[in-house]
Amino acid sequence: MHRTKVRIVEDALDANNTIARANRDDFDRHGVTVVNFMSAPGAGKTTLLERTIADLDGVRAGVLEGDVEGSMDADRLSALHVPVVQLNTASGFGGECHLDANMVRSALAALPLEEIDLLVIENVGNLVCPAEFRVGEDLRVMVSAVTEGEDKPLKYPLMFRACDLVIVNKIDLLPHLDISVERLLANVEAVHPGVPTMLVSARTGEGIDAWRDWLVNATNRAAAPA
Ligand SMILES: Nc1nc2c(ncn2[C@@H]2O[C@H](COP(=O)(O)OP(=O)(O)OP(=O)(O)O)[C@@H](O)[C@H]2O)c(=O)[nH]1
Ligand SMILES: [Mg+2]
Repeated sequence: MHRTKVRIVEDALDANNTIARANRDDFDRHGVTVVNFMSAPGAGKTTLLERTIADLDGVRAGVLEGDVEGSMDADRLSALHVPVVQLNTASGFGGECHLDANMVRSALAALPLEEIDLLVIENVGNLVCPAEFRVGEDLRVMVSAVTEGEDKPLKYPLMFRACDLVIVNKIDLLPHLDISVERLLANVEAVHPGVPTMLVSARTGEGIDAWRDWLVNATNRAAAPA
């Protein structure tokens, strides 16, 4: 019984990876770098995009917004006049707590891939499931807000391990918290040795230039001839 369950999960992940590869082929054909942007609900993903996405040093960016319901985040980003497509998992996808490759594939026709160099996929806010489903991305970034506590890397290691960059956000709130950033960073290092980290505040703008540079460099590196 237990073995059957494991088998089904493995089959589902295999199927997801096959569709993720097809997405990746489409992104590659259009020369689009894709970042899968993940975090717990409310860590600051949309705010970090609001701060950067319309001002990327010539890199033309678009956003695929994943939410269970609603278009609040997509509306916020549309105000910046970048192409934004909303994907609701409650509409035909069972209200899933993550995006998968098939959902992203269903949105491809609505995305102006020929007009952008970078696509940021803001995943559904969740610290567990999004890390298990590749969607055809080149890179994965997660945000960990200091308000979540310093133990999260130890409790949700898969998410921290799956990422190419960990952004520690809301550092403006540190004076009001008893969290130790040093311990948080040590816990990140313990579960994912060597992963780059960035300390930022989407509220004050501290560290935002480094985040913007990371997005620009990631796009340009992917576009450079091998
Ligand atoms: N103090 C402070 N608040 C922040 C910062 N970044 C985001 N916030 C606030 O945190 C709340 C959630 O931010 P969002 O950007 O919507 O977070 P999100 O990760 O996109 O949320 P979901 O898409 O719902 O998962 C908002 O009220 C933001 O204004 C920050 O650096 N400092
Ligand atoms: Mg958001």
